[in-house]
Amino acid sequence: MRFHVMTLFPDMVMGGLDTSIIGRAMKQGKLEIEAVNIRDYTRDKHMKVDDYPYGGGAGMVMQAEPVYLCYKALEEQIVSKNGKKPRVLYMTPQGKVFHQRMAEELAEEEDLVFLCGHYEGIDERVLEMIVTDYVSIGDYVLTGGELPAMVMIDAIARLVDGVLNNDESAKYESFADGRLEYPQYTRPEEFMGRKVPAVLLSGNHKKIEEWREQESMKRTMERRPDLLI
Ligand code: 9D3
Repeated sequence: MRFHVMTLFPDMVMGGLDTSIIGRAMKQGKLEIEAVNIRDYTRDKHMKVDDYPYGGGAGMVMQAEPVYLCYKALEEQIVSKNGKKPRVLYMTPQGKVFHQRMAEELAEEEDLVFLCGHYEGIDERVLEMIVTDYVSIGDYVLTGGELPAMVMIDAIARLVDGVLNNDESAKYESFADGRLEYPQYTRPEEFMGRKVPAVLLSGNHKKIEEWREQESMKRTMERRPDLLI
């Protein structure tokens, strides 16, 4: 799977994703992630990519042309490999809220383009021309779309075949079955006077399974009762 991020801060995006599990998958050739600098597509002699909003108001608006030219260059590259135009996800607080189900659906795509805004947003005309999906990661205010794109790429990439190894496998997990996971323990058996629950040392697999099921339910009721509705 290939992720393409259109941004004014490509180093921020690459720096956050080329480590740990996602970095390993990139090195293994299971994922490709590229961050394209929208500023490289300005034709302005001062490299300008934003301007004052028509009608007045605070802040600056990203201009249509650099975003359009950046997208067209990406589109050509993607169509030549894949044969079809990609979905283009615009990261915006005005979008549909990202969810595990959306990650599962997007993981079926071969290419995804993320468009990250900064300042007061992007000229509406280019959004109408290129965007297929408007996506937010939740109801809180950030400074730009880069962190949301990185969050989504992390959530989608781990669902791609071969990205997680057996141990890390996505098969049994919170949200997938609408429940929180049971608590985990490792050595030592006693830490600062706190013992590992005896049932986990008993070797009775049926009892262990029952205990985990019970703890999972208890934890979900305490922390995320909304998941049980
Ligand atoms: C000060 C401008 N705001 C008026 C209320 C609108 C605004 C525009 C852009 C507020 C924040 C941002 C920057 N955020 C994103 O680009 C963003 C975001 C977010 O802030 N929260 C959750 N998901 C996302 S996806 C992109």
